Amino acid sequence: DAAAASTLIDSLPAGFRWGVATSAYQIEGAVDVDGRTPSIWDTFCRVPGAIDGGDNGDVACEHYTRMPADVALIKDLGMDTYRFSVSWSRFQPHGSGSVNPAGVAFYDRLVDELLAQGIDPWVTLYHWDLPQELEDAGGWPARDTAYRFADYSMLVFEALSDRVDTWTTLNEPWCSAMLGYAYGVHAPGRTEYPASLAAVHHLLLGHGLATERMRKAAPRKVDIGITLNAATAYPASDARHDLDAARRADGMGARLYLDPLVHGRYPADVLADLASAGVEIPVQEGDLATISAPIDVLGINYYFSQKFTGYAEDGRTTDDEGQPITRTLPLNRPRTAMDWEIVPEGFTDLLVRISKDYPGLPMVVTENGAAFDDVPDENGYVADEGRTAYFASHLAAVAEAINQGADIRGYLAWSLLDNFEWAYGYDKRFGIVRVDYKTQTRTPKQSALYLRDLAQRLRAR
Ligand code: PNW
Repeated sequence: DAAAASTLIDSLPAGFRWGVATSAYQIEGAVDVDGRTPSIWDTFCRVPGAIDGGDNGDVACEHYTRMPADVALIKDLGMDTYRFSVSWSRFQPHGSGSVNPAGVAFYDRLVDELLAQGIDPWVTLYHWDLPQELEDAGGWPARDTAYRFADYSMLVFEALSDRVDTWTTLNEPWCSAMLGYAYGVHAPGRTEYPASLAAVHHLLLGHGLATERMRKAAPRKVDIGITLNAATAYPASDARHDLDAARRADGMGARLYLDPLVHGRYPADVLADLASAGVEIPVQEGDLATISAPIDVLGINYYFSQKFTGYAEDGRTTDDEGQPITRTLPLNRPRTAMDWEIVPEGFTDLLVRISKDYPGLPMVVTENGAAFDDVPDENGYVADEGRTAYFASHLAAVAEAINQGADIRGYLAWSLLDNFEWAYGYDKRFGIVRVDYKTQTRTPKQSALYLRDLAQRLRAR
């Protein structure tokens, strides 16, 4: 209601950013036109059984051709910031060497269109779509990929930094490394545990190399950062093995990234856990200084939190390989269509914790949102009460974190459009705008109108 909305808006700091996010492979389509080459996601989508419904990003939201109308939509929704990603395969089709002029031209037009509408463009350089050629050469477990990423980043920076102020190197390196190389549920679908830790390191190294080079080349003050997905890992009890399970989950999910980025060292407890599993991170001299190159903004993507126990159902604390049990238990909360529990206070706890353990680092929520089973009326309108309530409770959680001292500079909803939800295909809808995939008609949902109302209040104060 109006009272809650104005209380929320009043608690946000001056200059608070308000916007929406997307990523290239999830919306663009046009995968084989104008010189784009396949990325690991084009390949992975062809693996039988990899994606629900056999879906792929070939057409997606046809954003590549509908871009001007989509930008007008962002404007209509009152957003001041739009976070999008650049398709590496479109921009630099071979993953090294020269750029693709048609690819550069697309992102040129997108940035110009956004600026013409008064929307601040926020570029993510890598949202999971590695050129297939680089995967064939070893992918992220290969050190060379970090250097290819820095070269590519510089090409994008040279093309767009005259107009783009805010840059994110990587989106959620945990997902790239773990879902892609350890669990095999994301592209490239590999299940190689030691290689996945090499991928973590080379992703972070690529981030650091790109950050250093962009900083040096910056024509004026720009903000450079990285976006991590994170959560609060609650222990199921104060029992030793429950506390240790939560520590391990937080170590592998958050501190493995935050500590090298901010403090220039991997967390000792996580290194010890990895060593006892026979895994080593391939760190070379100087890498950690590069990885900890100063950043201006930390992007946080938040969806859910979990509770952890170190006990198996039969009470054992180690598995057959002698490795400690790390098992999630339900928090007994309502769930989204992803089966993710809705835990807004986990968001507050996360943001406050990061601001205490990594002080001096401004944060922006670069993604937050939820999938629900939308039911459109005959006009395509979705009264998405559940998603609207999710945004309201999570925005209140952000306001509470600010109230507790966290330095949070903005909030970007995931996502502008229903889109290709990776391994779940088009079945899972995160959009604040409905996409009818038969006609490509866009219809703002109730949640979009809610966020637009808040945008107007924010601008009016
Ligand atoms: C993020 N997890 O992915 C991505 O940045 C988006 O591209 C994606 O559409 C969105 O969240 C919704 O899934 C995640 O397993 C994927 O914890 C998986 C997890 C978290 C984030």
